[in-house]
Amino acid sequence: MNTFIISAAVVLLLVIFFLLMRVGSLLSILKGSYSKRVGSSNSINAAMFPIFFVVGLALIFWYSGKASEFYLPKSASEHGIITDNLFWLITAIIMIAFIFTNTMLFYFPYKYQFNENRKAFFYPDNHKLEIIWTIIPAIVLTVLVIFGYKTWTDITAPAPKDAIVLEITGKQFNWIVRYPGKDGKLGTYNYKLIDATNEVGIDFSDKSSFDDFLPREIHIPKGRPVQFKIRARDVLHSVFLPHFRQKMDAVPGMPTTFWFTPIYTTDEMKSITGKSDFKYELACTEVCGKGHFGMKFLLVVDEPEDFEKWYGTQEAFLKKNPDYLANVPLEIKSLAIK
Ligand SMILES: [Cu+2]
Repeated sequence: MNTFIISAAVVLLLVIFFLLMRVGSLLSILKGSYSKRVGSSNSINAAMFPIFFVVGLALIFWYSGKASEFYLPKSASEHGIITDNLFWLITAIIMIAFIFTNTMLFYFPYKYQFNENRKAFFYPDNHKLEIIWTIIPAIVLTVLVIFGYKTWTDITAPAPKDAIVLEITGKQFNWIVRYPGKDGKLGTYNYKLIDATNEVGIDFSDKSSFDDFLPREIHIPKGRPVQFKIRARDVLHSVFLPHFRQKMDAVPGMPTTFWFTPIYTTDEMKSITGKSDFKYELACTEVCGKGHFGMKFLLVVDEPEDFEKWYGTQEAFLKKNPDYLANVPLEIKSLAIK
């Protein structure tokens, strides 16, 4: 409602302003001064440029501040801090360039507004200026590219040996997460084995699969590297963990991966954000079909001892679905954990 009244007021003011200008030019016709080459609108239009710029810029800063409550809280992963630093550095450089060039853009029409006593100055080019505005951005961009490349290689470096590895499969329309059991090794998979229950095609002829489990929530311990092995069953999906500043596409037929180290538990994040119902979430950022909106998976960062407790209570897929051993060769079957 308030917004409506303010918008209506702005429109009305503009209409009044336009009518006043119109009356002004009609008056000048009556007074016979219309033959002059410059009307009163020349200086008004010129003055509007810097006014628009200053007011617009003030609104941008005001709104950015006001909307800050919707910004993501500080990064919950070590990698995210590096990404954030790079993001804010680039934002600062862009802001400086934006304010500098736009100050010129809006000030010059005011300064060089039409003046009957001034003749336009022919100024076709200036090599020195062109060299300056080519070299400075080239240096800045090179520094940013190098910094960005370093950040990228840091983030995508191979996961440490002690990382917890889990598999995330995207499908229309949900995520399926698989953990290795006590052996710490994910079993192999084969898309030909996919059916309504074995949704990710776990291959039970590999004994590492016997203790794999598929939980309804992701749990990871604070302070330990976690590696996600990502794949997709049908179309492109994208694993997005905004609070950890992580995003990686899930591509059919092309496994991808990323790893990170969480630094705040879910409970710690509750007090950081001041929201008692705070939850980390895994979302899909690839518009993958009509059920895309529903691809939300909860993620909990536990204290290491709580994680161990949770991990210990998870039941292997095979234990719930023992039938899957039926087609497995006898010598492997005999290895199955009861
Ligand atoms: Cu998706």
